[in-house]
Amino acid sequence: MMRERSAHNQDAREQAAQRQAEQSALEQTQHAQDGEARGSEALGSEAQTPLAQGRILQGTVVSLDRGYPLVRTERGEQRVQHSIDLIKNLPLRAAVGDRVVLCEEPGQDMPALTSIQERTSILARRELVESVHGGAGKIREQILACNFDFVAVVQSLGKRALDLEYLERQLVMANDSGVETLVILTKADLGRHVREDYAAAEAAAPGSTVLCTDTSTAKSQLAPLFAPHRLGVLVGRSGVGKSTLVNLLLGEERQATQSVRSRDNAGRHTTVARCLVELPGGGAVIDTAGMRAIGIAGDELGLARTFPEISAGAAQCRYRDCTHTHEPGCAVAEAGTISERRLNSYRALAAEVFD
Ligand SMILES: Nc1nc2c(ncn2[C@@H]2O[C@H](COP(=O)(O)OP(=O)(O)OP(=O)(O)O)[C@@H](O)[C@H]2O)c(=O)[nH]1
Ligand SMILES: [Mg+2]
Ligand SMILES: [Zn+2]
Repeated sequence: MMRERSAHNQDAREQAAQRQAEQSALEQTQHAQDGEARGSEALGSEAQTPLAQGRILQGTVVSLDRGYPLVRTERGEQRVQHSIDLIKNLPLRAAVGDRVVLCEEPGQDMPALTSIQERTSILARRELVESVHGGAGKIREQILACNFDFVAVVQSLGKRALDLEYLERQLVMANDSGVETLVILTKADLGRHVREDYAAAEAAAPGSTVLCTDTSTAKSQLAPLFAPHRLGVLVGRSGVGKSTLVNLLLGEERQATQSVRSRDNAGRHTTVARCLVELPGGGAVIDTAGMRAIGIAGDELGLARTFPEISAGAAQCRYRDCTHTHEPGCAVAEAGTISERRLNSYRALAAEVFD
């Protein structure tokens, strides 16, 4: 078991290194693009640039269809393929939210995606890819979305109390992206202990705004978040009401939502692919498929932002790499002010991040 775990960690480290390599490759592509842009400016004859001839287009990836990005450009949405050069030179594939450059070559049935702009934010999770030969699977990092301004973690209210540990797990993932995060509690109309749940969510999400909605209030509460050019991502378990929120913001039933009859059919995902949806107010939202399990990727940032009271106390611990479990001189454990539930939740998540 231990060996298996460290093999996974090795994989995860390789993935992290790869991500870094991708990012610097992205920066290089970006610089090359900047150079090109300056070059054409210097030429000063816009009519001669490929852009004006319609061979080069810029756009945003709105979804992925079996590896083919669907890109929104000024000409509408187009299915494109990664250019051979991009695939050859970089271990990089477009993700939803990516800003990309397309090139139309005569004789090609689809435009080629030739470069991806440097990402301003990334939402990623780790997933275990089962080995086809049996035995230990591989850990892979999956990029769910990029270039967003905030992430909303959605959980629904109901008969049962909130799953705070799952909320914190999702917040670690969301906070790791570095952007603003919020918690949306949906189905307030079905909640049996809305007040308590709200207070518990606030305590579990010290750095985030917590909103409590139902279908009658969601639009007016959420629309102000999606100001022009602001992009938000909705994440959360299947059935919590993410696509319902998107439809309310849109003012039309564009996203498929779980039908009343299939509501008892636990584990059925209504949304199957992530997609970016433009909203009437000028902002946009990325609707994602419910995730059964999320392995948290990334580094300490997500943990530190999700558990600020623990990271603040950690500075006083005797050992710099204190795990706050059994070490002597642990200021976090000795302080006695941090809730046992939070500390246990932190320990479980930290074991995954640091292992
Ligand atoms: N009572 C009540 N039901 C709601 C509310 N919001 C959503 N629902 C219902 O919850 C069910 C699930 O909603 P979806 O929007 O499909 O959930 P989802 O999060 O997009 O689910 P996946 O796409 O599977 O990840 C639907 O039947 C909605 O009608 C609400 O505020 N109150
Ligand atoms: Mg959905
Ligand atoms: Zn400690």
